[in-house]
Amino acid sequence: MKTRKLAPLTIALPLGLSMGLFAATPASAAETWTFQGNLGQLNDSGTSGQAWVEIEGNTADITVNVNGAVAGSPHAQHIHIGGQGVCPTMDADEDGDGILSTPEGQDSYGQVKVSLTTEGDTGADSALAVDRMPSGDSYTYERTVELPDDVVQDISDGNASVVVHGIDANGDGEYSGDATSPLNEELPLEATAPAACGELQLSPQEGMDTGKGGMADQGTNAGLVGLSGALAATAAGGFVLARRLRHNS
Ligand SMILES: [Cu+2]
Repeated sequence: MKTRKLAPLTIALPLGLSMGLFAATPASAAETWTFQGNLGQLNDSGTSGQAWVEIEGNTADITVNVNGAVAGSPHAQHIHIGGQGVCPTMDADEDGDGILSTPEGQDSYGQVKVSLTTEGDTGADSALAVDRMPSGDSYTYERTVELPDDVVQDISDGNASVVVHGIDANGDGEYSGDATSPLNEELPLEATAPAACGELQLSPQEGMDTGKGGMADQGTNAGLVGLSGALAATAAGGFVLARRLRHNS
């Protein structure tokens, strides 16, 4: 039997990839880079979903699939940037009231940089524009928006998370309760508390269904666990597999 020696390069490349040495910079060439996040529940909301952000230059095609959200109520949703670039755990409930508020999560996911509204402005000023946010227990949000350079860079650097807000902690089917939102005292705390969060990460294009119709990966982390392996395995091919032209068929 023959044993094959691995060339050092074959080992170095996957290592470099997994250590993030090959940073993605979609801002330059007219290529599309897809970032994906699996939205996991916060505040025991039962809300989950997936988000895709396809960036070409400064243009982003954004898709957010949400399930298990509070029915009949609007859901503020944003791209948060900064903090530690991660989704919080319930340990971040600093005041110990049992509900992780949006500010309590900011050390983890940072501030609102893009408001995922259905129409009009998408800046931070529209963070609580609930009349322009999607609503319902299950929805698919799709919109093409222009992102500022710094936001494109932060998403590329892995500092961005998609956060969906609005919970029903007391189980009465609506946003209610005596506790008021730290963001707007005219709103109940339930209306603005985060329901689900997903960290955006560069997605490989081969072998992953980003067709938005496929829900096979929903609610699992299998896709992301497979991602690092797939990246390492394809390292010798560089980022060819992580790039694709939009809508290539
Ligand atoms: Cu938010």
